[in-house]
Amino acid sequence: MRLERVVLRRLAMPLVSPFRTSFGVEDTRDVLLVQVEGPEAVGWGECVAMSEPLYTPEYVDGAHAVIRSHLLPRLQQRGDELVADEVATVLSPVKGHQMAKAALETAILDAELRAAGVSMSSRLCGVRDRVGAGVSIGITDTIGELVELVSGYVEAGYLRVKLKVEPGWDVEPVRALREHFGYELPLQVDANASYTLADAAHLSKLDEFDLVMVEQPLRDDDITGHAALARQIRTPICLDESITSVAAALDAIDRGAAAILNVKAGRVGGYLEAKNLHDVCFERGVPVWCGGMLETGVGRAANVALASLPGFSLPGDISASDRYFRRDITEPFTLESGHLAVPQGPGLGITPDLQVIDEVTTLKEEIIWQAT
Ligand code: NPQ
Ligand code: MG
Repeated sequence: MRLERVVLRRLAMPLVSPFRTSFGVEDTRDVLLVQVEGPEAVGWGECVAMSEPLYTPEYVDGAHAVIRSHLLPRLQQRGDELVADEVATVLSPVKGHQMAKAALETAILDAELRAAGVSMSSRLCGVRDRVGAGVSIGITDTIGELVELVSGYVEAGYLRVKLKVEPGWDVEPVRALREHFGYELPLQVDANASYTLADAAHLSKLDEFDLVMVEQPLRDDDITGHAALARQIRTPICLDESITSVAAALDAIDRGAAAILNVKAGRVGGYLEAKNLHDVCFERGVPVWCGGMLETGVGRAANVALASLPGFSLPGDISASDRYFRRDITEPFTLESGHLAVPQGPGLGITPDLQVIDEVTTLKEEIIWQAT
């Protein structure tokens, strides 16, 4: 794939409502968008890092800097022979920075697939033309507000609801949702690592509510703790933040720390590695679902393609564009009977709207590709 230019853009995308989790509240999505251009095609990738390093060590200024100063120079050394399949290998001497690496690999893969006329879903061996949509609900001030919010999403047709929890906001909101919506609604919670093993008895109070899973109750690095917790509660444990690689996933599965995995390409360094993660889980019969990071249409298109793989047996944090943004930077993803359609066009199969992008761009950096 010959490349001539890379454009790094920072966008400020206002969220339709603030999103609160155990680690903070966000009202604007600070997006780093990667555009690669060659004579045959243009490709797009979205970096999912947040503005502050509160969720993962990565954050958007850091991702921007590492792409500019460490990742792009290594790729340019490969000259014109660069292919998406070897991006991860070329970048592997740089430790960590999975979200930055994922954004860059996705842009190159998108350009390559657009030039070849192949969709991302078929490149990843997807088998579905639509994927089940779930919704993630931030922490609200009151239970009344929560019930009202969930009612709207249930009426819209979302197939499952995920509730953000933290110590002090767990059993009572879950009880309220069960009382209001019954036990038919697939319901799960995400703690974003806000509990300790000392909370095991408290977390076991969630058992009676028949949750599909509890996601990341303990610290990212505490696989032993999650295995111990799994022996003390009946609700299946799903890991998110802990799963930074295929090796970490196999470790967590083999040690009984995770019955289900949340797969996020940004967390494991790209969609090709996310496919590998899917494949090992599928082989072992471990259910997976596609996580979300409040992506624009660019990242959402890639997530929908990933979720079309056969092992994604549970609805993901893949919502319609209007769950997060009043106006998306691509054609919006919409809910149809609780599902999103998998783009069938070449590459990501969406068309970024440069006019809309310009309106939300806060910083634009153009880099001439110098194959060295
Ligand atoms: C999770 N996502 O599964 C994440 C965490 C998360 C959809 O619940 C701004 C940008 C705010 C990314 C809040 C969902 C965010 C964010 C939460 C990601 O753990
Ligand atoms: Mg999570």
